[in-house]
Amino acid sequence: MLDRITEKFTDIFRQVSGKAVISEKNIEDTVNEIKVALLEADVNVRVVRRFVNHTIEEARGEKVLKAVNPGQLFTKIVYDRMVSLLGDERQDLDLKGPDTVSCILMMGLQGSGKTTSAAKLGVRLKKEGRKPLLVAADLVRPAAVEQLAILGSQGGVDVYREEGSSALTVAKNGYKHAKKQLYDTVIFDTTGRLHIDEEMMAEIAAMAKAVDPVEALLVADAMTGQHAVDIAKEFDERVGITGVILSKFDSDARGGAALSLKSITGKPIKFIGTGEKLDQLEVFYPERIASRILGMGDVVSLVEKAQETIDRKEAEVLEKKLAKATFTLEDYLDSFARVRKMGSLQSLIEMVPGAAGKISEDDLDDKQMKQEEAIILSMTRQERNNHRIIGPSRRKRIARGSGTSVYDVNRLLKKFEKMRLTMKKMVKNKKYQAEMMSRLNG
Ligand SMILES: Nc1nc2c(ncn2[C@@H]2O[C@H](COP(=O)(O)OP(=O)(O)O)[C@@H](O)[C@H]2O)c(=O)[nH]1
Ligand SMILES: [Mg+2]
Repeated sequence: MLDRITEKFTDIFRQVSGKAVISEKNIEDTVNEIKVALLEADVNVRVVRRFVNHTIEEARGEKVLKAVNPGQLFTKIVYDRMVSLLGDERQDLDLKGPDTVSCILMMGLQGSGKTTSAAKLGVRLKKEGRKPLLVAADLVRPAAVEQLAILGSQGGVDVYREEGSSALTVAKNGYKHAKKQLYDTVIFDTTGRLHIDEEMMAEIAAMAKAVDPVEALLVADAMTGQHAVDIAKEFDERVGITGVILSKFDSDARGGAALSLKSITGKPIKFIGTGEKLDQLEVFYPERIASRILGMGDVVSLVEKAQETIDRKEAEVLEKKLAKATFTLEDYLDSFARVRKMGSLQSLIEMVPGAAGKISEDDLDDKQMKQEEAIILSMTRQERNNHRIIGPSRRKRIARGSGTSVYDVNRLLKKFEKMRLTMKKMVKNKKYQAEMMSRLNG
């Protein structure tokens, strides 16, 4: 998500951030471009209007026009506004201590990702040391109970199920069960409909009354357009929501509507779903998403994610290698294992400043990764450390050894050469971006 808007903003700020002098006309033109970019991204019209007015108001002051570095100051104003549009601070779940039971109610339309998100949340809370129980209180959608049971067992989270009762009864009994068995968190999966209807609302309202949730989370599909805002408002009026899980953030939806939710409903986005797998639920950090949208790259997230698997020293060595282009096929091979640990390469690449669009998705195909692995494994260590010594006859041997063709081997070598160059540039760019971020935050 957000690819297109990021591209737009990157362009806009490339023009403006380097300017030594900025006129009122520059500001107006830039704000106009921003307005178009936001509207194209499907950000709610009211939100755009507010954003634009505030930005102009702040930027018009003497401050920007007379600043030593007006481009940067202006960028910071827009960045701050974007952070505030997205919700300012990161909002955690508001759970009670482990000696009582905290209930979390999942709500949303059919297919929005409730069941998946319930399971993801369970997995996450378990990792944090809590004792969660999933309650299968969607008895309408065929196989919904089974779906939750499967996800629960995949993620090692217990599931309470009971066929033949009403959803409300299941919810009440699930809650009792949790109390008796000393679970500290209960996550209720509920029924969604294709559209908001009275029956669904009444059922969820009754459930909320019965279990008194500390969190009532609306699961909103990021691909839903402006309608998402109405849905959120209705759920909030009827049941009261405490926050939003934005699912399918990994889709190529424009996403602006979803990002308008906070501004319009006042309810924070707490998590984003970034894939179908159980570990693909991330905390929503407004600052990071804002910097990603503005094309500054999600430097902080990237560093954090990478640190889980590479220690600092290793990273320094890698960065030096990248910068000097002494990165070898051996290192490339190592990186496959790391990428597997970190999740998808695509989501990682998206966080590298300036990388969007430079590395195509074709390069990131898992099947291709396996093929490349096989090719590199068929090389001698010497060849892996200096791929330029691999001549035509060796290429034939390597192709045979790896069950591929000379064409595949050539393609890998060409791609690797190109990648080294791109990475070299990117590392430099990353440093620049990190510096810019620290200046902005400082
Ligand atoms: N790509 C992607 N797919 C998701 C995400 N969350 C849910 N899905 C998929 O969306 C579909 C509907 O999800 P489900 O949890 O059954 O929705 P529910 O009807 O609200 O319970 C399933 O195929 C999920 O795998 C996400 O964050 N990213
Ligand atoms: Mg479901």
